[in-house]
Amino acid sequence: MTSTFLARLHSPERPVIVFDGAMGTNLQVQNLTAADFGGAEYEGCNEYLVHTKPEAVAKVHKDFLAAGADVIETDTFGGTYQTLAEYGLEDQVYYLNKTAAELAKKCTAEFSTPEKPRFVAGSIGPGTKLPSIGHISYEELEQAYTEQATGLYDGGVDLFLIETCMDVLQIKAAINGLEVVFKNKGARIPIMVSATFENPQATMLSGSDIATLLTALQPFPIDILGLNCATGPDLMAPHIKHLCEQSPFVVSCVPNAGLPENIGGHAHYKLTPVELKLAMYKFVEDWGVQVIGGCCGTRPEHIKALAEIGSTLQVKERHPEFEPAASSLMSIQPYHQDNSFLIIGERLNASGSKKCRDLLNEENWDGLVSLAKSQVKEGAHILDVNVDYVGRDGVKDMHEVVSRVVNNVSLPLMLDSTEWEKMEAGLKVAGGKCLMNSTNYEDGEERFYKVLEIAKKYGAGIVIGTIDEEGMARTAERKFAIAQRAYRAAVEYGIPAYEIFFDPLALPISTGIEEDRENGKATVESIKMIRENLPQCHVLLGLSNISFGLNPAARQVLNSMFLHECMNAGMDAAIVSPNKILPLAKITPEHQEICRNLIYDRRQFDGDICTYDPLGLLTTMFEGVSTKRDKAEDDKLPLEQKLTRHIIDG
Ligand code: THG
Repeated sequence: MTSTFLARLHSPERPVIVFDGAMGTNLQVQNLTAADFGGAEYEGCNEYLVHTKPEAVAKVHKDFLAAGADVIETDTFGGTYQTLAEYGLEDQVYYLNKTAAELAKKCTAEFSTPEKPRFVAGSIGPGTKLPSIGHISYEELEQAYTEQATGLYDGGVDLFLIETCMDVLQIKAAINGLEVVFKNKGARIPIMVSATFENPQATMLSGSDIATLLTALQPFPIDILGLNCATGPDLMAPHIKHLCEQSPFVVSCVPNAGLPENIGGHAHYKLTPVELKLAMYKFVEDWGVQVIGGCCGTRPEHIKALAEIGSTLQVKERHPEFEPAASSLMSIQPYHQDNSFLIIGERLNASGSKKCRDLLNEENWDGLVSLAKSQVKEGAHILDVNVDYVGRDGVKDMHEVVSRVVNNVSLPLMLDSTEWEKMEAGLKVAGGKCLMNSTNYEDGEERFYKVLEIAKKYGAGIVIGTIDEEGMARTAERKFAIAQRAYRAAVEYGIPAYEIFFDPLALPISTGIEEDRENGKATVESIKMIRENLPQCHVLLGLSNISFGLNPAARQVLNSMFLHECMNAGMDAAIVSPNKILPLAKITPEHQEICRNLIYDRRQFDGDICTYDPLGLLTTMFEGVSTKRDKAEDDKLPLEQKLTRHIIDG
């Protein structure tokens, strides 16, 4: 079913679409009594008026339609279970939402003409509980939105409006609540999302800036994304400009009639209709905003002024340039790093770090947050989070760790587990845009797709390891073949290639076992093949694996050299300890040479006898060398090792 609203929105003449003004403000001026609300206990519950005094709500709708609004919003802003429960009306969610939608549809039917069709947006407010600070669980919210939206859908709304959003995670719960309705009904209607930026912080209440909002929502199937409430248009301008420059969605702007001023205990809004119109004129004509309207304090006169723009203005054509990125709750981290690689800190990993394991076992959550924070200073761009620990409840641990980290650390997270349930537990508390580490074909296609499904549901990027039903790929050809298979499958499934990080597996070259000798070379070769043949995707490695078992000083040098070789081959992301990576200039040419010979397995043989083994050489050279300088100990060392130590310490 194609929606006529979408057809109008995307019609070639790109019409300005004008939404209505404030419901609350225009109910207030009607001086409603307690009786109008159905009794003192319901006074203030505007949503109940569609039952107790529908003509009051219809008057607001009709006044805005008469003023020229193309779209009116249902009187259902507080129409979820949790909000209605404050008035004991929690068992009326479906009825009130359906009734409100039917009432609004009746009003638009009176005003609609073929030249100027009118539409109803099903209003879904934020409620009073934010999931990012733990007021309410993701599941509870998603369910509440599904219930509300089912009523609105059955009442016949033309689109859903998730509005006045204060928390990115709440928006994801609402969108996924709507997706459940679409699935149940077998048909979609458009989704508009409208966020609210606080003044003077210029962020959402969850601390998210505009780039974060866009990055976190970009993966979702929404149609319109914009701002409403909190301020007048002036303070929205920088955020609106950002959306116009980068958002792939139609941009909306629905401001208050200025910043509210407190006069005698009441909010007063001073922006005049002409002032509102002038501000919006600029947004539409210069920046390309296509959907406009009014929030708190806007009256039919304001909407009349906006409708004048609607019939005369040309919406500027936009050419948005979106940059693929991950995000925390607060800020974004572009996947592409100029002259560097995406640095994913490895230390918050219970299976890779003893310190992390001990903190987890003590349930020292503050200590784990500190471990996360310490990696910010070290230069990490993203944090890998792994709580896999035999005998513990990993779903609970992931919930505990991630819910704390998201409010204390400004870096995006990579949720690392072999079990999707644990990764999903993290996604349910992480409002930003995460990466999932990882999926592969080890347990067949079902498990591979299960992780893609979750990535899509929560809007996450994804790491795909080159492992299949036959096991870990060891040769470059097999690594590439699995990546190619996964690339086709994931892209066809609807994951954009730029959200995929292939991990061709950095396996140890440090064991001396014959079959491990080729691991480095195979990985470097496979990186080149992936880079050349699979456009837009990323290549990532868990770098430290390469050197398992070697002494820490040797590991630092080998890891750094391997990083260098892999970057030259096209790798653009790696899980590392950022403070342990040495720049090439700090590694002697001799050590560089030995490491390269080890990575590419350039041993020399005389018959069966190995006459040159870079692994043995590296091991002896770094014997007794520590990564921390100890002056007294230093002086006792032979010259060769002193030099080595000097190099490592810089
Ligand atoms: N690919 C992907 N994800 C991964 C890996 C990978 N996640 C886990 C791992 N490999 C990357 N993370 C680490 C973390 C720590 C170490 C290595 C890889 C490490 N730890 C020290 C050791 O084992 O000697 C111990 C450090 C300590 O105890 O503090 O080397 O390949 N997609």
